[in-house]
Amino acid sequence: MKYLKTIPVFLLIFFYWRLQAQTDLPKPTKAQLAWHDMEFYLFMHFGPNTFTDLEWGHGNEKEEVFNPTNLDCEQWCRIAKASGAKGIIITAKHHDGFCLWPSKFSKHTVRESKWKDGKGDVLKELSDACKKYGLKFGVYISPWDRNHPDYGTEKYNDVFVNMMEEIFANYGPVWELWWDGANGEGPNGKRQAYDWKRFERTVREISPNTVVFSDIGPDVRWVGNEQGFAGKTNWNTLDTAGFTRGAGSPLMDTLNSGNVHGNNWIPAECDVSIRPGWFYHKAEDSKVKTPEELFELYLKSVGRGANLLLNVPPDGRGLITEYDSSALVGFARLKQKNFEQNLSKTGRGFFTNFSDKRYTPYLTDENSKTFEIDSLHFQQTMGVEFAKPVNINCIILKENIENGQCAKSFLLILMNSNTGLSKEIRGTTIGNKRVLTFPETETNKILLIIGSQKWLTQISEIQNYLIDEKLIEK
Ligand code: FUL
Repeated sequence: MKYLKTIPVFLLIFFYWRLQAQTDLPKPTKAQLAWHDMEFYLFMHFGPNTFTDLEWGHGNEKEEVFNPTNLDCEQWCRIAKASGAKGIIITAKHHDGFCLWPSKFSKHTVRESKWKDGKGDVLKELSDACKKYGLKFGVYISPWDRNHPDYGTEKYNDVFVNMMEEIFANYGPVWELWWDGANGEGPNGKRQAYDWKRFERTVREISPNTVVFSDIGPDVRWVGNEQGFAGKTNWNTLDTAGFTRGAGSPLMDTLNSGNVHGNNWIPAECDVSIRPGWFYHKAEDSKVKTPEELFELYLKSVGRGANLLLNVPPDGRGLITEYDSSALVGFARLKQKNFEQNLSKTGRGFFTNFSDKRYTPYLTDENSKTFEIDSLHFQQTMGVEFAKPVNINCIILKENIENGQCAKSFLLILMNSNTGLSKEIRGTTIGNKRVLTFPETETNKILLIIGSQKWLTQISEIQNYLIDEKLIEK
């Protein structure tokens, strides 16, 4: 009898302890959670380099070199839409310091160019077009400036803050702000000591919903390479204490995979160009990535729980070329065609606990907000079963990350009652989305077993597809 009374107390302590563990997990902010949903968007590198055939302008280019003959930001937006991208981030100012808007804090801007007699404003045209087409608008602004006379002095920190304020006030809402880590010498041969704290404070005060990207966040981190792939193990958490942006950032491997016990929610974004360079070069027209290559990038970025920021540079006319647009449209078709039929919809999701089994709509309803929670004992599994065997070569898992990222390892078992054989697929993290591809397999029951986890994993989707064999990840 006496033991019976102590059991509830133990239970209470146990539950309190576990509750504590959950609340301790780093979690995304509302803005970050919405960012995860964006998955894929375009980057546009545009500026004097487009006309001088350079990647890094020197900063002394004459303003008149910037002269697009036929700029049409609505064309950019139409192509972005057709590609399935949900937003556009533009290089408002690259390392050469040229501003694509008539900034009051520089004399090296569209205003000093001959384009539209100095009355043009790319940020205005693009932010308006994005609003019209329902795309998010993001701004890349390089802290490194090879033109500004104040660069290398404390005054430049004021300039940078003023420019950001100007952008938020005149072209907002700015959904993502991109701080490039490159930091070289300015026109006076001096390097700048950036006042990052002040820069962050400025954004938070004026535009609290903007997500800020840099090597180490605060909101989104660099994935550690410019080839467009995230780690197969990809934690949305990162330790930043002791690290700085640029040369002082964590190792590339760490940025690629995050830190399992990282203190901050700073998910990875994969920036990669559709061409070899970031800016437009005619010589690269024949080197645009194919739709299949773009699909592979998608698997290695979004399919590993990161976001994909794909650079598509407009040319000297101010238009996206047909080479890039046809690759993008081809990519959208591949995605649409291959992910058209989620075979899980023809099966039934289930959840087992000890010997109990119940059916659940949540794993197959294509709704990220509904999920099943993994409990902590080993007899527990969830999965999808089919009345008749299906052939699949792709599984998409989704974890509800609202309360933190939990799964550290998982095992998928694809059973086949016809042959009595089964296939095992092992993986580590799941995160927002994990796309797994493998040789075609017949199965009538798929089991998902979470091996180890930080806390109770919430699985919102187990989707199954039969995609074109050529698209299977190499
Ligand atoms: C780098 C820059 O130096 C490249 O020019 C490009 O803008 C890329 C996205 O980031 O750090």
